[in-house]
Amino acid sequence: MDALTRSDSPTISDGTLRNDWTREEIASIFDLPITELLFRAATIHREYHNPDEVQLCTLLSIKTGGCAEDCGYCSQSVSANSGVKATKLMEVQQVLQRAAQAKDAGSQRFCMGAAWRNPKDRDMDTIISIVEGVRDMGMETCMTLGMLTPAQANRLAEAGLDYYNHNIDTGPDYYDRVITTRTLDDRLETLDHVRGAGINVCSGGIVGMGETRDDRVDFIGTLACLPRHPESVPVNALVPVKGTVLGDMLKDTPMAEIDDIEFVRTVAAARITMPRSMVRLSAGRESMSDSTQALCFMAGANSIFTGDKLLTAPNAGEDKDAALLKMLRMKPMRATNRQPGNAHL
Ligand code: SAM
Ligand code: DTB
Ligand code: SF4
Repeated sequence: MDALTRSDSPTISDGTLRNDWTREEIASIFDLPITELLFRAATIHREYHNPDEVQLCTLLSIKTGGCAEDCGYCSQSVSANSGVKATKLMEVQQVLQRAAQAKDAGSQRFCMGAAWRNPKDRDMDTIISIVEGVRDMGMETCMTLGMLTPAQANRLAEAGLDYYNHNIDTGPDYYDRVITTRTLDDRLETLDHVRGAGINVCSGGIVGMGETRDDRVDFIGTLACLPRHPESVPVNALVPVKGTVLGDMLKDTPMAEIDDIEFVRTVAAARITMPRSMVRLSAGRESMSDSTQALCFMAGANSIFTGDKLLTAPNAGEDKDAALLKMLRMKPMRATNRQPGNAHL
């Protein structure tokens, strides 16, 4: 008998981490009265984290556009007609300068993204120097470069990379509607390589792409049932970009858009099922009200991207974020959240 059928109420933390969540359990978490859902998520949040703190992260696109994958949400795919110009991989010094600026602006974590299906071996020396340089500044490092071989993951681990981001993006049933050039299994394989190398796993996805509630349940369930929970779970709200399949679809079918409360429910489900993970309120904050963001923090989100740009899309900006945190009396996280890889479970 599974945890849900044992009792009428969905799970509540008993201090252990579980990876045997059933679809029914997660569906009932999503479906709780909002007061109960937020209470449960907030209770679990404070058991594992300081609920007053938010980790501030900065994103930098170190190689933009021209990506061979066809992710339907992404401005950087060659299949999109978004007007994003393709660039070469940035020089090490340029990246380190941007990391230093981010640190001065109060960011604790520097996340670097490259629009690649996978990194080429000839790019790895530059990537490694970047990881070492940012790490030497005392910032937490995260990279997202597409699929990795075990050897590439090992090199990144040796350079001291803290986290590797590789999102599963959505639930298995909706996956093919979003991306056709790679499978969910391809994604999971890279996550295995990252895990095997001892790098902390960062994996999440996007909501508001026209998927159903069931797809969102399966998206959270896929992550929460991994043998080890990702240490970091970014939850993005689709930023609809003109010229992308999903951005245009949403403009034509506003019905597909989800309401803010459904987004909050997704954050809460991530927090309840993956108590120890950082849950990152990621893309899409620019169009979210202060109150929705406050609800996300109540629901257990404990990290945001600051600065006026994500990778290619606009973001709230430091001044707005500082004002938001001040209004909410929330504090930027000070101690880095460097967890030794594979420390989980
Ligand atoms: N190429 C790498 C990859 O896909 O793993 C790294 C870069 S990619 C831009 C990182 C993540 O950003 C994607 O997996 C996706 O979840 C998110 N993302 C991209 N475009 C987005 C958009 N328009 N709205 C919300 N999230 C987006
Ligand atoms: C993630 O899940 N969200 C961030 C980070 N991981 C790399 C990226 C969001 C990108 C938003 C769209 C853009 O800027 O192009
Ligand atoms: Fe390429 Fe990543 Fe964009 Fe997909 S999300 S098109 S893999 S840059």
